[in-house]
Amino acid sequence: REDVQARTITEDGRIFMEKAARDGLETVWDRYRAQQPQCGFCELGLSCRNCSMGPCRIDPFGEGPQRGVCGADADIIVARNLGRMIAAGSASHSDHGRDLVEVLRKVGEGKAPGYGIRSEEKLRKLASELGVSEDGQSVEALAVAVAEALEEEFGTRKKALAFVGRVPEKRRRIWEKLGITPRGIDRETSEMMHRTHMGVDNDWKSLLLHGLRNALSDGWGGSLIATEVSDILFGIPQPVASEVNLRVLKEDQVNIVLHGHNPIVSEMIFQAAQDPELMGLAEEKGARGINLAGLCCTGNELLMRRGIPMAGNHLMTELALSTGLIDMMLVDYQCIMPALGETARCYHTRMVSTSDKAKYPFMEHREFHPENARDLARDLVREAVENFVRRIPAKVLSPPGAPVKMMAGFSVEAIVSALGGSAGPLIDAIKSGAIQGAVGVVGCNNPKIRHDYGHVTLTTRLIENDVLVVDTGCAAVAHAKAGLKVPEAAEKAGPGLRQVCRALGIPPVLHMGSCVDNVRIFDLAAALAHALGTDISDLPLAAAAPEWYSEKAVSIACYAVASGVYTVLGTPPPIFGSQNIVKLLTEDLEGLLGASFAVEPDPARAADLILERIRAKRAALGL
Ligand code: NFS
Ligand code: SF4
Repeated sequence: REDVQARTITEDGRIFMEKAARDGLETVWDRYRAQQPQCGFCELGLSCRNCSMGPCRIDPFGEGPQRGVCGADADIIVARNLGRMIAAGSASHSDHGRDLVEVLRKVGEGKAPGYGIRSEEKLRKLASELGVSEDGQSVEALAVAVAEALEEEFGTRKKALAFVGRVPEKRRRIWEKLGITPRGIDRETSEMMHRTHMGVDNDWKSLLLHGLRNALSDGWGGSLIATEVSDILFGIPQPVASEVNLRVLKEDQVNIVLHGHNPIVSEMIFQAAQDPELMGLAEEKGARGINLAGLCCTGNELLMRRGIPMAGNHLMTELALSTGLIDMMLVDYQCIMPALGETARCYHTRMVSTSDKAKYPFMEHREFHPENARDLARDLVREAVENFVRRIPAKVLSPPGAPVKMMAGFSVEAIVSALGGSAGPLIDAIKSGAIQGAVGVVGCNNPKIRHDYGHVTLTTRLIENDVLVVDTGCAAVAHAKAGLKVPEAAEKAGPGLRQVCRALGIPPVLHMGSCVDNVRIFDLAAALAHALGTDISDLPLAAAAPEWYSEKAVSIACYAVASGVYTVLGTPPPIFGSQNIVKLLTEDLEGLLGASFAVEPDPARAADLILERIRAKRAALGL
């Protein structure tokens, strides 16, 4: 019992951790415990297996070897390892973006039945940014032309990515001076893999600079494309009411859970679930309807655009299965624990993988392509409905109580329209001090940190101090579960922020989407900087990832800092084996980029660091 309390702050988490234990399941927390003690060399970033003369490790106490077989020292090994984490994270976001570009092209070519252009406005905006002529083009032809221009962003033709044009002038100069302006998206990742091969880049400083460039190719490239093309295909999010936690699963309905990241599959399932014939079939089977719920970021995508409720965040994915209520779980890619398939075997749940590049043990593989997506989605929803009658009553536990209410859908466009058409009122509120600053609290869960504790503690402190919080990803779900995403949560904010939220009818913690949607936060920051004629690093802003676990989060943190935003990490990254690198990232970057990293596992102390930063930035602006 005590153990369960120490693992999560959420009630549904505790209830279903106990249920999972009764059902004999192994969870992420059990496996984490079984891994103790974890490797100290790896924790410090001091182990290398980049070649077959190794593996090698550096003794952090200075007694054992200080160089690998090739001669690499601690600085080189830590920098190479960090570089490869960034490359993997950037590649993940960018490959997700590429999949959307493929759908956009197929829509234009008339080869993607069921998909369409939901936001012509955004398609035209992108066309003009990319220098694609709109003259006399049909929407379909324009979609193909924009898709082609975006495909080129992935390649090597350009000196700089097109979307660098969104970045304030001063920031672009900084990147040019440091030589970190991102070029082709794939090029930066590929070059990172090259540089970290044995015997290539052995200057830890130049490796880290390329790491920043690689991360920028994600933030102002791959992730940005993922978000913008999702808006074109599925619509720009607008404020929407919904609900969160395991109680969104309904005992009397067919429950289909969507887990993963890319809205390409989940949007088709959403459409199929509206089909009157399939709804009729559900009734025939004795269900009161077809209930969709999300997990992780594909859930966030559906929540933002369709108001689909969220069952939970990263550490809740196994526990969701232990309700015994999920008739089908569909996954695409990223953050889907390979343990899930086996866990589901304890219940009647059908587990279905959908992407040609992501297969899992004990899951059925039903591959989605733009051409077959509409029909396959219908088949799968039908099969989920048919599976409803196979629930195992002895293994079902309906979560007691009601879900928590929340609001989502705060795209930049939605925020600007809530403000009455421009960012002016937000700038005025920051100038007057009603809002002291804004912070993006983002990222994952990690069993090293009490589930949701980092997010909720930090964010509560920030809003109490009149700091507006914007969030994405699993952090956003944590905040929603804690009740911070309803307009009434303004009561928990300081007096200035409370008044602003009441006047606008918005919560003090604004849901901006999935993790690729972190680019929305930077779009907003760039717009504020433009409006004030300054650089992003001059604004009273910060970012935090209190419970991050993934390589994608490393890439996000690096493009945040390179974009001029001070970033506090809760989980320590594997860099502490090199004092040089720790000093560069936490101190010296400040002079180069106007922003740096901090590492602070205690979220209350992280809040203090951020508040101090915001005060200093306000003072420098004369506020
Ligand atoms: Ni982001 Fe989303 Fe969650 Fe972390 Fe994973 S789901 S893309 S990586 S764990 S926030
Ligand atoms: Fe060892 Fe160098 Fe090979 Fe790494 S690259 S495994 S440090 S020999």
